[in-house]
Amino acid sequence: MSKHTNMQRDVLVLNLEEQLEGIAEEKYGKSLKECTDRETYFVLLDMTTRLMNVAEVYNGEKKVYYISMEFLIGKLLSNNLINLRVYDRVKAILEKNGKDLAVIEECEPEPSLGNGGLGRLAACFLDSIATLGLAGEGIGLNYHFGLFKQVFKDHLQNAEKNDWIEEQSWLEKTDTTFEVSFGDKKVVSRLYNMDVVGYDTGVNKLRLFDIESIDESLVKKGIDFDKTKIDKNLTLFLYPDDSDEAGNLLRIYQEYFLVSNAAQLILREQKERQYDLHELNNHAVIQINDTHPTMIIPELIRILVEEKAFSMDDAIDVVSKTCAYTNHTILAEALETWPLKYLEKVVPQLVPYIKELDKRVRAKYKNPKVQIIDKDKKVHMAFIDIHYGFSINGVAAIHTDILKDSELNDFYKIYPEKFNNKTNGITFRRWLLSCNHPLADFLSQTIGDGFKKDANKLEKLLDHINDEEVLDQLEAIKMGKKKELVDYLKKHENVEVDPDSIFDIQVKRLHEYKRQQMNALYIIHKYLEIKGGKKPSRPLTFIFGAKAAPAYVIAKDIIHLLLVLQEIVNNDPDVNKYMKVIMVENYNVSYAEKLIPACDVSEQISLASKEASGTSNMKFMLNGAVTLGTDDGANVEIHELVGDDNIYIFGVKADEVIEHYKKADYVSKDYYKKSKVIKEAVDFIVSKECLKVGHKENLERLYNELLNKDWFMTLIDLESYIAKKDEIFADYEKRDKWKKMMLTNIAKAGYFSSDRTIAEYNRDIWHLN
Ligand code: GFP
Repeated sequence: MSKHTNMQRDVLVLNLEEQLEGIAEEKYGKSLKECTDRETYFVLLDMTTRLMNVAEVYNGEKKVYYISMEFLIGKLLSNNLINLRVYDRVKAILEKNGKDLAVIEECEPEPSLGNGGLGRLAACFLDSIATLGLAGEGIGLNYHFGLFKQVFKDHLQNAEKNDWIEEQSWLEKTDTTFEVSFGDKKVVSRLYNMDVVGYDTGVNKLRLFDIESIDESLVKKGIDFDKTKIDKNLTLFLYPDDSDEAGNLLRIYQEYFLVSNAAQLILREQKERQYDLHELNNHAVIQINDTHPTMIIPELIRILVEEKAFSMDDAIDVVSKTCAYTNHTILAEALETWPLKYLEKVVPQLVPYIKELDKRVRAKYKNPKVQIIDKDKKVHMAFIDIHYGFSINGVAAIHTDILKDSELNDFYKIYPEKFNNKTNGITFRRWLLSCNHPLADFLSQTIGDGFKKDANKLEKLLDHINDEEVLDQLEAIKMGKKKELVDYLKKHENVEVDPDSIFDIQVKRLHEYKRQQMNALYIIHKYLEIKGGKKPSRPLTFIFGAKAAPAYVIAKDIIHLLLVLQEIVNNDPDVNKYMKVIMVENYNVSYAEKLIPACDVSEQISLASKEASGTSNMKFMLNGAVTLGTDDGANVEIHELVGDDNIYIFGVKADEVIEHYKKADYVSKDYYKKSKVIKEAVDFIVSKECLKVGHKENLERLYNELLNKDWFMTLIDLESYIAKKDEIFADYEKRDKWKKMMLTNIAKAGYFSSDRTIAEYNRDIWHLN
């Protein structure tokens, strides 16, 4: 699409009101005032699209392609208006017409293109790439029904399709189609674009590929569908159930579909710009987000050899100089290994190349632990990235150290120069300017606007650490956000919450290593304490938001326990004055934007060594919550920045955990037997009270898991967790101390801007102008 000049943008911005009226008239034959909220949303969507169409498009000599299975972008209206610097004007125009922008925003469906932190990181990165004025694109898939919509029935998680795509949306259908071959099976793809506008800068694109022959009617009930009908199902869901062979194959089909399209798009662009493919690495850098897009490496090599007359050596050489890999986890389940026979079924054309890559590794290194195809004929996707990419990065300092020293140590010894750390970040446009207007405005008044472009300027807030007025304002802003959340929870979850209670929040993917179950055990402990007559000095509100992968049985049992506890606690007149439990339904980005600004205590309680970074920890601190966490992921860096006095750290350290795994000497029952408190809490899961509300099967399974396995060591930290949590709740009463902690956390959050992270990616890995 041709782009115009800045002048055109200025004209549009100057005449915003006329433009909006014009669009309303054109679309609906009405004035803006007469439009319904939904119509107003579409008017704004049109207006915003027009503005983005006249923004500068980045076209550097070299471009980064961020390939990812997930882009958890969230709603776009508000964020785009902020980045285009017209939010306040639009808000005022709407107000003049009797409309509330916050209400209009509710009309926008949230795109369902991601799962958790990995996908949200990709979205923050796109924002920062555009904001820093770098030429970069995201490449992903356009899932029609997204991950899934979470619905609670009978205290259980049910999954339904999440059909978020509307007739008119931010998606722009393009004329670009490619053919993708799986052996002799062929499908046709279509490219959809979404504009990604930087803060006060230009526009990049998120490229989302879809399959032309998609058939939504394949999904009848829930999220079940025929997994073998590839030509119809390929882009229905993100992460369809892969607990059987058909599910595994479908995952590989999706991954190859993604990379085949990406490769064709990238090579087409090189051709259009008349670049020599022997210099691909001078014009393109491909960032592989976790192992899902790994097949881009053999795929590019295959195309160069088969279609561009490259020698194998030359193809491997240039592709290896173009591809970089980010590792987001040390969990074995996420380090994909595909049986060679599955790859032979889905992408037989790639197999000779994967074997060739493996052969070269074998010729050089005798260590079986670094070979791509292992003795069981499984292909280790991460190993392809490491041997044939030029950079491997972890996502927080401790995580990268663990990769170097243990998980990937055999590789680190071979390629020390490839390993580097890029501590994650978050975009402050969404996680401060957009989700917390009162705080952003207050910061502007107090320390000036500079922090909006340079997040480190937030440090200026420290000058006000003894300024009572500032501290009181921060407290008042927090209270305002808590009250908003109280209203929202009343409306959406039908739970009454006291805004004066302490809001303790844990929101993230449900996973045993993130230890929502440990938080549940604390809640049980508190419940029993209150029943026994020991009342907390201030009411406590425990809030959870999490989806469990539909095939992850224990994760769903943990959700069940939380919902059962919600029912018991909130309905017990002896207790509900002192505490409440809320598991919000269908937690997503939009929900996070409401929860995070209202939080007092940020739960970051993963088993040390297991959370690569975490990013909600950063969002919470930026919004003035205090972290209760283990020495894990980015918590370690938060701890360093805010100092011991402004964070609550507990639990065993990463090296100790790693030792336990090595020696296989952790026995959860020992902890259970030794501690009355632990025993009481764990036993409650299968108590009369719980069994009356919940399901025996789920509760007993979870109970047995904790007692007999507890792979992520819940019980090892439970006592120190309880002690720390009681300490943090007591400190909440020392209001002066607490307000200073809030202020310090906000002031020190600047380091976690994704602008800093992306600047580092660019400086060390991408080298774009
Ligand atoms: C994963 C890791 C997190 C990390 C993000 C982004 O997120 O520790 O912060 O990737 O790097 F586990 P989840 O998908 O698990 O939320």
